Amino acid sequence: MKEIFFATSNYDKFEEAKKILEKYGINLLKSDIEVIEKKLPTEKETAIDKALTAMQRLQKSLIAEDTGIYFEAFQNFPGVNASFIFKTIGYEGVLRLLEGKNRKAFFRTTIAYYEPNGKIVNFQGTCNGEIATKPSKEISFDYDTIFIPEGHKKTFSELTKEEKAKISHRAQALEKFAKWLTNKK
Ligand code: ITT
Repeated sequence: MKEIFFATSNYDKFEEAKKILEKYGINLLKSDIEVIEKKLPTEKETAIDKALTAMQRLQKSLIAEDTGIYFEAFQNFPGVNASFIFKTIGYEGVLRLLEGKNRKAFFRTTIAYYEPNGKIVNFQGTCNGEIATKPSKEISFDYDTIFIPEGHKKTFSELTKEEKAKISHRAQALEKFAKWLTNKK
């Protein structure tokens, strides 16, 4: 089984990614290297920067990822600052912000892959949906408690992990990466 490190501080991301990549015979290992995130304008630039920084210290095949969430009611918000906004106002604050506003939203993920002496490559995934008017009873990974993916009536928190893994931004980016890696060999 091919071993690849995931340079992330986020355990929810790691668990989701590990399950998805297992199907492709990839054993994902969590790297404990702390990568300080730079303020860059897009997920793509941020994910690439995280991978480059992690490689300098780890020197092993690795992925890094960055995810943004975008509310149609605002311009580029929270965008790449998804983590900061959630930590500061939580889903209660997000629900207050969106009261009476357009509730459409989407997640966007970039996965950057880098192997020693290789070229850095990246893959994108998006998931459209809307922000619920109240939090779901099931509370899980950050925005999942209030994000209803398109074509569904429940939030990501209320869907099973398998259901989320079929449609999520992260799953789409990881599937593209895994297929690319499989064909490369
Ligand atoms: P690393 O940079 O260490 O990987 P992070 O949590 O800081 O971890 P990001 O900068 O990419 O990651 O922040 C994205 C934030 O978006 C994350 O902290 C969550 O609040 C949110 N997020 C990302 N993916 C999500 C998902 O699938 N469901 C719910 N919220 C998600």
